[in-house]
Amino acid sequence: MKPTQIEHIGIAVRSIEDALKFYENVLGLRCYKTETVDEQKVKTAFLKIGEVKIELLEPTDNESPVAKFIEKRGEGIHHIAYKTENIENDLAELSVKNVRLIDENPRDGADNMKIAFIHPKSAFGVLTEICQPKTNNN
Ligand code: CMX
Repeated sequence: MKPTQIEHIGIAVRSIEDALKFYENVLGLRCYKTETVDEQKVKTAFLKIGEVKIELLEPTDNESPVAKFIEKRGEGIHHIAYKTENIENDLAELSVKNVRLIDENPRDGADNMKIAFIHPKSAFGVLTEICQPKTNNN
């Protein structure tokens, strides 16, 4: 694998509306997009600092992985996402290295990305995402 940068940091919050009061009014960042990912049962809000995004994640359903995370561990850092240039190759390489994958194949994520998650038990306690921007062709 050759990740090129940290693409975003995912932060689990109970309410995006409340969290944005901190991120925008206190930290001075700007939310440029909100998007609901039905498959993941989350609403997301994106802010950018330099090349790195902050992704706020609010559960839309009690069965959402983010709802379970907040229930168990409280609000806070949920995952770190690494940008990569060939997610299919990376997943094949991770499988060969016996890394525990949550997603064997890339799927659609928020903000026009193909994404896949590595299980936190295989990544020293950090839910780890790899992601690749979609082109117009895929
Ligand atoms: N970071 C670190 N550890 C985590 C974690 C997280 N985000 N989520 C769960 N864990 C830990 C739990 O604390 C638990 O550890 P212990 O066994 O030591 O108690 C272990 O992983 C298993 O957790 P669980 O509560 O039993 O939950 P599940 O196994 O049902 O699910 C996970 C955990 C990571 C597989 C699941 O949350 C998942 O598939 N996540 C990927 C999808 C996702 O998070 N989507 C939301 C964001 C989508 C987006 O950005 O678009």
